[in-house]
Amino acid sequence: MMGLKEGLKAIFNRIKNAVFLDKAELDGIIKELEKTMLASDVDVSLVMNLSQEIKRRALREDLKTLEKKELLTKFIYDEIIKILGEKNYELKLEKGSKVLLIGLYGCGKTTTTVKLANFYSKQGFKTCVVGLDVHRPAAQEQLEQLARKNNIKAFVSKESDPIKIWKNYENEIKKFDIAFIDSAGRDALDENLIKEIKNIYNFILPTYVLLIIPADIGQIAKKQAEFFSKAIKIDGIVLTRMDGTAKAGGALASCKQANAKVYFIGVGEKINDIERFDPKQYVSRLLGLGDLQSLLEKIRITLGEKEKKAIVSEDKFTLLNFYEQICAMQKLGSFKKLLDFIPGLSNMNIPSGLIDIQEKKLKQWKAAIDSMTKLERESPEIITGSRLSRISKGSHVPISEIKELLRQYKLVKEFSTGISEKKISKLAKRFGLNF
Ligand SMILES: Nc1nc2c(ncn2[C@@H]2O[C@H](COP(=O)(O)OP(=O)(O)OP(=O)(O)O)[C@@H](O)[C@H]2O)c(=O)[nH]1
Ligand SMILES: [Mg+2]
Repeated sequence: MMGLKEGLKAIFNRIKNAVFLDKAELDGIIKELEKTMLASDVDVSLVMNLSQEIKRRALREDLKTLEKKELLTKFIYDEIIKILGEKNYELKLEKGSKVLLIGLYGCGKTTTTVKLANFYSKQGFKTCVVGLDVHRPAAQEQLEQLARKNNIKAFVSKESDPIKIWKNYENEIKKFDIAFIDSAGRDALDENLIKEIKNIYNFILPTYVLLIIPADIGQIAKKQAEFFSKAIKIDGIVLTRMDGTAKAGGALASCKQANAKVYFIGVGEKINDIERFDPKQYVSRLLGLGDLQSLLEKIRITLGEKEKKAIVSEDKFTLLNFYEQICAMQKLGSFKKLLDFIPGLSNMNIPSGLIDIQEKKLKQWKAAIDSMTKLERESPEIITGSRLSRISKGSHVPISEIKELLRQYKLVKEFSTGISEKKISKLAKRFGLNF
């Protein structure tokens, strides 16, 4: 199934390669755009509006082809943003804030609770999570484990009354800046669920209530948002599973139609796979224009200072830099995903070996690097013959593996000498200007 991203990429290639941008070609391009948006489950009337609007703006005869191309790109970008949500909303959290997460079964409440606690803890808040899902067996353990794995304090209990759980922990929770509260789901929006959420709401009085919706339900998101809003005051939405669905466009568009604010999107199963939703950034990334700001924010929240240096260093690129860079990249999620953020690199073919280097390999590489002399680390080219066997003996790492390390190092060095902030912004400017 073709997602929004692939579809739009094809359209932009077509625009780029068009020799003339006459009415027939324009019609063809717009047809393709309609098809792509519909395939992403965007509401038909929205799609029709979009194409009419683009036609109206683009059918200007007084322009040269090149100008037309740039303008058409801009119009498509503008109109898609209008559909997917123009504004970018931010939770205003401070000491004492409480965020309640609600939603149907399996929508990603528990995962998102911990992701958000982790996100805001990286921003300097002291965060905790509270488990109020008293229905699903093992719900409390799941939350506790996930939180523990990421060094976040979890308040969980075997108690069967969510209000009691809250009461028991209330004084302890107050010691934290922000509490993220997991709640129980249901199959459908039934009365019991609403009653329970209302009880919790009235007792806790959360600063924000976030409705969690999986993006793979596409435009049904609107109905879900409206149903929930009728029963309880919803402050905003987190759309999860934006990574694995072709319906992300429809889900976003329908939240916009329902006037629901999308604060965050979930883009994978890992703890750092969550992003603030900013339509402009999101769409420019969709369109392959990269997204400098998100990248930098992601680097900032995911990495400590030392690792950040490794990733943005413009110094001589040594084996140690390489090793640190790989470790840092792994924290950020897969290399390829990261490249999506970098203007101009997202369409590039990356040597597949660079992606997902396993932990065991990394350990061996580290041991090999530790066995090298300073000179060897800084100028790995000199590592051949007797040096190779010495390092292998010293580190108990097979020669073949050391060679592999050197090969990968060379690849990355050639590919880019570190992904430097300067380099990224240079690229961004280039692409930004085109825009
Ligand atoms: N790919 C992907 N998977 C996600 C995302 N968010 C959550 N998941 C997965 O969705 C599944 C359900 O997530 P949970 O957090 O347990 O959902 P829940 O709403 O707490 O489920 P219940 O407590 O049973 O109602 C898990 O396997 C998660 O890893 C996301 O953004 N992307
Ligand atoms: Mg859960």
